[in-house]
Amino acid sequence: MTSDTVDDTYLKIRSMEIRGAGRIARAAAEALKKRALEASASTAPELFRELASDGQRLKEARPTAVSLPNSVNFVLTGASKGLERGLSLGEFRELVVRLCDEFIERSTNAVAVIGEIGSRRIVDGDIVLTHCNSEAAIHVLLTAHNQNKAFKVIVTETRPRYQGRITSAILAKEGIDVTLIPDSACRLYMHEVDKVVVGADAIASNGAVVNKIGTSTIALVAHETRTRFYVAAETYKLSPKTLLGELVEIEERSPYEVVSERWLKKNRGIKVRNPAFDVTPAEYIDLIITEQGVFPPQGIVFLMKELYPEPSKVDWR
Ligand code: RI2
Repeated sequence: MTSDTVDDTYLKIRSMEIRGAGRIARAAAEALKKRALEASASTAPELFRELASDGQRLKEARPTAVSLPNSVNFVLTGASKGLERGLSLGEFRELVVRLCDEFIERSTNAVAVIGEIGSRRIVDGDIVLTHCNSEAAIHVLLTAHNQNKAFKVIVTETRPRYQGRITSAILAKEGIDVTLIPDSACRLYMHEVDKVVVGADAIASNGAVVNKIGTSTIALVAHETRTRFYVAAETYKLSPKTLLGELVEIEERSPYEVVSERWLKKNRGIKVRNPAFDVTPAEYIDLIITEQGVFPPQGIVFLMKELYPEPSKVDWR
């Protein structure tokens, strides 16, 4: 885990040196903890103001993964309650450190529990397809592998940043039979696939899942062949603002992740788009696997209402 400053963490999340919805959330909590320990503020309210401004900056590092604002909000909401209780600077600092540690611990445990719950869906002989590089989805596969289940995995490359290579290397290192395919080959292979398992960056109240670009195409193809489509996601990937009808912003990244600057200069007049995520509607998803159990996507709204009884009070910006 990083012990970077808020600025370093902001830059690393933005450049995707730190990436993955769960990892960026934990990195933000880690950066807030470091700030709380090292800040020179002389009163608790002063420290809170510094943390609130740092939290705001961290939230702006990437716009789609709701895990990032949810992590910052978890710490700041707890901290503001401490402030209301009139804690001394020392007590307030300790509280913030505890909250950051608590988020990181909960997040790590959630991934492990999802691995356990999700692994029950994998059986001997399965061919499982996964996309991008999701810690939660990988934990499902690694846990099933540790239970000695014999299955194969197909991993899509996940252009333009090729996170599929990271996933296939992790799985192969553990001795899982892995095949890496181009994203565009997913329909050709889907008839062989028994289950798709992917992660999520954000989940909307209507059960739609925002995940790495290409996920919705895979879901569409899986739907065609009646292949089960599972999403493995911690509950801090649920987007409270969608309970109020707000949309999840889709990050658009640099065109130079798709083509080189040189190529684009030589081929002027071409527009290059690079959306990082897409939206898979609920009807293409069979199950959302969380650390609180499994939910059909249409039922996720009930869990969201339980976790966010007053969504209008959540500061998601
Ligand atoms: P975990 C990643 O986003 C991928 O879209 C992945 O499916 C999702 O976050 C969830 O990842 P990016 O940071 O939290 O690569 O399950 O853009 O690791």
